[in-house]
Amino acid sequence: MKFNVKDMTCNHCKKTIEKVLRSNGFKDVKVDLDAHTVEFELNGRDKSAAKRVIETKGYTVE
Ligand SMILES: [Cu+2]
Repeated sequence: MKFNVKDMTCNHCKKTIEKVLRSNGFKDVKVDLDAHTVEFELNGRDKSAAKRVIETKGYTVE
């Protein structure tokens, strides 16, 4: 799964998003700050749940 998160701009954003996805059961989370993307395995969970957990941290998911 891959999302664009345009307002993710620094290491703080990267850590926040990695942490919230991992703590919600998503796996192999990889943030690319230059591309403003996050890639991860759904690990049996759904895409909309991933979108929601990122949005709860104040980011916009496309
Ligand atoms: Cu940041």
